[in-house]
Amino acid sequence: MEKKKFYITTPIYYPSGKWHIGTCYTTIICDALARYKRMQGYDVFYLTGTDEHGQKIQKVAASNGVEVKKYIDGVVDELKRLWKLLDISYDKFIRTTDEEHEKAVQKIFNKLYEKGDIYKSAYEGWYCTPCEAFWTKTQLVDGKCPDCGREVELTKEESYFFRLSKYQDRIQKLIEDDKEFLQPVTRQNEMLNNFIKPGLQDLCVSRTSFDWGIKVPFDAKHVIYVWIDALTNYITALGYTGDNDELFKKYWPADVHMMGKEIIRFHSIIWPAILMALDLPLPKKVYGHGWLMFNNDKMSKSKGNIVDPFILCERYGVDALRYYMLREVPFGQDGNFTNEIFLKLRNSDLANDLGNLVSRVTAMVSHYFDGVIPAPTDSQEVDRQLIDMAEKMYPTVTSYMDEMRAPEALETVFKVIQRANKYIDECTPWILAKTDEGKERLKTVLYNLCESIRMSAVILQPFLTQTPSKIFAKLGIGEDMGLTGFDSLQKFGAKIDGLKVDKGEQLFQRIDIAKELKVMDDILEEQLKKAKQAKKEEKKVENTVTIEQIGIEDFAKVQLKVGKVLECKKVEKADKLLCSQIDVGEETPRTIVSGIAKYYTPEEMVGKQVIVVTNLKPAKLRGIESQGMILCAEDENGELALITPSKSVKAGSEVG
Ligand code: ME8
Repeated sequence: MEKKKFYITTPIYYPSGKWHIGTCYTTIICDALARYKRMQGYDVFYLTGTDEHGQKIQKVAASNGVEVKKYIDGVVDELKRLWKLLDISYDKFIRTTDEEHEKAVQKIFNKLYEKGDIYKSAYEGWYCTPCEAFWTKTQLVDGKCPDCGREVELTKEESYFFRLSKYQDRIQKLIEDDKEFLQPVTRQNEMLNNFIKPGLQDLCVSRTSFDWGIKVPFDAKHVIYVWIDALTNYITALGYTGDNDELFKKYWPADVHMMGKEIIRFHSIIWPAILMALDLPLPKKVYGHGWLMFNNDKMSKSKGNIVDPFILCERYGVDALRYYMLREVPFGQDGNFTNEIFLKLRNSDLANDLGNLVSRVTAMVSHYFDGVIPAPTDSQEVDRQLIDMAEKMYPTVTSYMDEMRAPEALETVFKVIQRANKYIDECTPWILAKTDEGKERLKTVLYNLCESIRMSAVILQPFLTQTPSKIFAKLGIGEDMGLTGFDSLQKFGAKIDGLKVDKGEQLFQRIDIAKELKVMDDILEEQLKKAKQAKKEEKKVENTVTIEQIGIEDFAKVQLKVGKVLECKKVEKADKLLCSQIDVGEETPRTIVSGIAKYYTPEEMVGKQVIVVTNLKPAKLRGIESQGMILCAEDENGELALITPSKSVKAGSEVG
């Protein structure tokens, strides 16, 4: 019988080189799902890769003085090393600089152009180079990029556009009717209300302002810009439009596109529209997971708070990291990482619950039965409870994994492990061992324990990639015995009696948490120092490369006045924004919206004197008209401070 297929993808990664454990989240989740499905007998294709074009990467390579492809090659090697370290079992790693991909993207572009779904026009917008994003004026916050807060440039270019608006009704119907398509369900209303219902705009899909990209086949001064290049990787990787499209025929449509929540919009709106334009079937599921935060803050190299997966794996083992990711982050929601919880979880679940269980049981088999697993001799009520739990484990875990709920799946396995530990305390093997009759009963107890451990280890294989095989070795189970696959979980009672155990080393050494926390703090401090230094270097390059000098007449155009904050409140549904009423010496105070909510509370703002740009064109932010801009200073760590007069002056005083 032909195997059922399962095609799963991660997004393609930017070759930023700033890998942190948050970056690893998508690949680890997909890896666990891919491994689970493989063990269930599916024919799995797991795709990951890198998204290598665009102005940002071109600039980074230039500032490093390296030819861009060479620069990216180095970063991609490092990323592949990381995936290897984390045991990511991908079937293909696509690079958007692969020749087959580039050719296929050109063919796709041609197809869409010929169909009339791509047309030429002109684009004007505010461009943020670091984010590679265009913004409309009203989207800017204090005249800066709403995502990263950096300077934007007004850019007008001749561009090609994809007729996204044409697919508005079909996309809306897709999200409304196919409840399985976009997950978790909370994302459906978000997309419908924030993006689809307000009206889909045609999408700019080419650029002339830089050349690091795939050329528009019939207009070589344009490069194909980001989404048509990036999103199509999911089909070009399978050979779509290529000489050999066997994989495409076999695996498309994808079963799951997995990604972080910030790029769901592109995958649930733009991607299906491109596929509709190409007359191709749509992916079955687009899943947007939450972010992994560090100490409840977004991880960022410039903040120096990134947790280095290489260091974590080296010090504490790959399985400890995989376990944390899969167990601790509620799927679909944001999760938090702290060194302390990581170390505690490793000690409590992996070293204590699992590690101790295995070492206690193998030690007892060695001690009481010369290392040979005994056959059971009887069956009692207390055995039944453990056996029931062990037998229900696989169907329960499967139903969780069908919903991509790895934390609950792992919790189910660890409940069995904890129950087995309790079973030892209830059965008191050390007392049983004292009499002949007790020793007969002890055979059952130790058999049940070994079998519970085996069944748990079988299910743990997709999640932890190293520990299960160590457990099998300790129980004397070889790969060829038919005791490590999911089909061996139908019933409790596999033929493991007679196998010779090998106690060996502890699976996980317990960690002195206080000592390790200190080590990790030192590592973070070192990273922060490096991040500061790197930011300084970056600023130096920026200053020399992009900041042009202006004359006094340019400066004179800016009207700056002292203002006094009379009232201030948070802007609803905008984490970064505060809305202030500011007296700048005019008849009525001005309403000014600023992206400073992370640094100042409304209460702190009231009464403060600030410097206001008063002749800035009003701009609408979240529906509020902002009539000016407050001046702030930002250091290289992203810390922000208001500029205030050194002593109190009258509101409305000119600054200059
Ligand atoms: O977005 N927590 O690439 P990318 C959880 N090239 N997930 C995180 C994370 C965190 N702290 N930080 C990053 C891109 N990720 C585009 C995709 S697809 C056609 C183009 C996740 O390198 C992020 O959400 O910025 C995404 O799923 C993946 O890492 C790659 O992000």
